[in-house]
Amino acid sequence: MKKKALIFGITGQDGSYLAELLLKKKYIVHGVKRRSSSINTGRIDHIYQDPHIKKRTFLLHYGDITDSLSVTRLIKQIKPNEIYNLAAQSHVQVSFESPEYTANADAIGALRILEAIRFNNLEKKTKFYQAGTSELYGLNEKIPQRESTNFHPASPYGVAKLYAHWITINYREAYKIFASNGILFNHESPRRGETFVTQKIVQALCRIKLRKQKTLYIGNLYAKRDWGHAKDFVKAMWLILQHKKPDDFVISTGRQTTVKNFINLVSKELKITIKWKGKGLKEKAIDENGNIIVSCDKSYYRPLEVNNLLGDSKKARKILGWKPEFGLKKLISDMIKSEMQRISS
Ligand code: NAP
Ligand code: G4F
Repeated sequence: MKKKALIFGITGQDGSYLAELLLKKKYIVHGVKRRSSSINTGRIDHIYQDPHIKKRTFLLHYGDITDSLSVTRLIKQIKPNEIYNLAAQSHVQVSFESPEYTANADAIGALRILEAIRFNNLEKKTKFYQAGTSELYGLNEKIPQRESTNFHPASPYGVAKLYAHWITINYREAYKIFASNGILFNHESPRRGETFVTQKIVQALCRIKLRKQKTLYIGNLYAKRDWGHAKDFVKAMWLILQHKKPDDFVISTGRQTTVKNFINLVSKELKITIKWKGKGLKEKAIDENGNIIVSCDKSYYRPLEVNNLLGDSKKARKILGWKPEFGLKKLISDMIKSEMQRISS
């Protein structure tokens, strides 16, 4: 019998890569998409169009993580072996603007799924994966951050994910559900949303290279992130649910880069020569002809910044045998290649 997986957040970056991975592993994949006024299936349309994927192995359903009835009904109908909760309002800055919605989707969303597993008597059948985040560490700058590091979230997003983290552990301990958290550090790809900093930098610098844009406007240049490739990270999600017991794992590359250095690396790859001048909000990158290529804009600064994220994924490497295959250079060249193709088509 084929295993059935249910992915909340299938239309997102990670949902799309995870669906591909599970289909390769011969799962029947069910995905939940939200109704939206414009098409939101751009990242998964190619799966539908793939003639090698049989129709009844990839199924989409309308639903919403803020709607208990749809969550409960879908879990009752499908009775999945594995549920991956990737659905979230996932933008940290936006969470300051929409804190209540973020709490509803990102915190209570996890509770709705766990409660639906219990309500439908699926505690022994259905395993649950919660998409946790390095944003849980927030203002705790003691690096590297590992499973035992104290949490100190620094945004409504981080606080909502903290609830989701603990409710997952609570349902594991109280009801013996196989419920696990992945504490994933930043991961990117050509499918990354356009408003996250790596994709924003890649898209702007590609357009600048092709003379379609003049300047990239950016926020804090000095935040440090541990950036990996989403393709590597969805493998970890699957491994976490294949482990013999439910547990929580940090997933990270163990390498740290500043936003400024990410800009330098992308510029180098695109052969755009830049020199940095000035300080604070006046800091700018200028090209050989004196054009301003990068300029700081206060509106991209957050009310509170997470400055220093660097993960230690020793536990996952040892217990799950997980390790990342993509380095930062390969990630950047993949993102540039894909963006250049997108612009030219
Ligand atoms: P993403 O691209 O923003 O995808 C989020 C997904 O959630 C989308 O499919 C989105 O649907 C869906 N969604 C949002 N609100 C929903 C709702 N109310 N009901 C149902 N679905 C909803 O995020 P991602 O980068 O793939 O990340 C996946 C998960 O991992 C998220 O929970 C994120 O918080 C977490 N995470 C991400 C990272 C990272 O670096 N990428 C690191 C740690 C944790 P639409 O397409 O309709 O918007
Ligand atoms: O790309 P970002 O928006 O990602 P952030 O805030 O680290 O959150 C992402 O990773 C988390 C895991 O740690 C996930 F949980 C979360 O869902 C999301 O996927 O920003 C990265 C850094 C920040 O320090 C931000 O202040 O880049 C800085 N930054 C500087 N200028 C900018 C910009 N971020 C954005 N989005 N846009 C800017 O113009």
